[in-house]
Amino acid sequence: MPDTLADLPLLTLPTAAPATDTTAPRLLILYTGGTIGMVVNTRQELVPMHFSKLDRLVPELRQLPYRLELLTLPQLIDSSNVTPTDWLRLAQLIKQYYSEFDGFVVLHGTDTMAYSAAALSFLLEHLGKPVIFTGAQVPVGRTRSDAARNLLTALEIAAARHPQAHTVQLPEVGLFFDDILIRGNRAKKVESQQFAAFRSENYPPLVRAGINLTFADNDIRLLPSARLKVHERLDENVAVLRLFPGITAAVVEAVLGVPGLRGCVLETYGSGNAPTAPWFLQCLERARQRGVYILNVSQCEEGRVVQGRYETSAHLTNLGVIGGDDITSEAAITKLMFVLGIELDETQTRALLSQDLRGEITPQ
Ligand code: ASN
Repeated sequence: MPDTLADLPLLTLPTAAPATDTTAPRLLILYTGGTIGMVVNTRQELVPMHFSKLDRLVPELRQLPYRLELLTLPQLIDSSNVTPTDWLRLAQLIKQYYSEFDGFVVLHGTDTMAYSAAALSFLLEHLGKPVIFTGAQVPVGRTRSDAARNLLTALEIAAARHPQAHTVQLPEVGLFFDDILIRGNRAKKVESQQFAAFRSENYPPLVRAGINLTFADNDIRLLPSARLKVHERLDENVAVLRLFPGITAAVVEAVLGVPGLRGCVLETYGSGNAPTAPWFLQCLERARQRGVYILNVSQCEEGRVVQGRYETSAHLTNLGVIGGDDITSEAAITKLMFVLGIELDETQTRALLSQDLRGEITPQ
C-alpha cells in the first residue's frame, strides 16, 4: 500500500464559476510533473517546478465556467522516474476525491504517460467519471507552448455531459494530446519533437478537438452499472522480452529466468510469430514450468496477434503463451502487473489475461 496522501492541500484556482455555484462542474487537476511544468536549471537541463501560480501561466483558466482545484504531488517528477507506486497513489487520490468531483485531469510527463494511463485504467474498475491524462512538449509559459491548449481542452472534456441526457460523456481513463483524446490503454508515444505526440493505432480516437469537440459516442465505454472499485496491488515481477534476429539463448534464458519472475511480455514479429528453434522452445517450456505467464504482443504497431496463423506462432499456444490480440506493449505490461497483483489461480489468471478488461483489446 502507498503512504497516505490524504492530507495534501487542494488549491482553489480562480475561474468564472462563483464558488457558491454548486451546479458548475467541479474538476480536480492532479499535477505530477512532466515538461508541462518544467523550467531550466543552472545546468540548462529541464526539471519540474512547483506551479501554484498556474492561473497566471494559463490566464484562460479564469474564464472557465468550472470550479477548479489543483492538487500538487509532493515529489514532482520527470515521468521517466514514474513507478507503479505512483500509479497506486494516483488511484488512491482519485478514490478519495471521487464523490466530490465530476472529473479529473492528470498533468503528467509524456515519456511514460501511456503506461500510467493504462495502469490507471486497470486500477479504476467500474469508472464512471473522466480521468484525463495530458501534458506538453513545451513548458507552460514559453512561446509556442502546447501546454495551455492541452490543459484547457482536457478540462473541457473532463467537464462534458451528454447534451440531452446530462450524463457523463466520457466515463474512461483517456489521454488528450494535440487534437485527439484516445483511450488511455490504447495510447503510444510516437513523437518526441512534434506536438502530435500520441497515437492509438488499433482503436479510433474517442474525441476529436477541432473548432468543436466531437465525441465518438459509439466507441466510448458505457457508464458502469457497479460502483467504482479501486485496486490496491500491482505485481512488479514482470519483464519485456523483445525478439530480434540473432537473439541468443543466453539472453532469452536470462530474462525468462529472472528469480521471482511471474509474467513477461514477449514482443514478437508480425502477427505474433517467433523462432521455432528447439533452444527457444525449451526456454519457453522452462519458463512455463516455473509458472511464468507469457503474453504475446506484436512489434507491429498496427494489427494483431493471431497465434496459429503461421507455423511460427502455432507452437506458442502449445507452450502456454497467451495471445495478446491487438494490445500495446504499454497496456500489456501494466495488465500483467494488475492481473498478477490480484493473485488468482492459474485458470482465472489466464482467463483475465486473455479477456478484454477495460477496452484495451478488441477480441476477434
Ligand atoms: N521528459 C518529459 C517527461 O516525460 C517529457 C515531456 O513531458 N514532454 O516528464
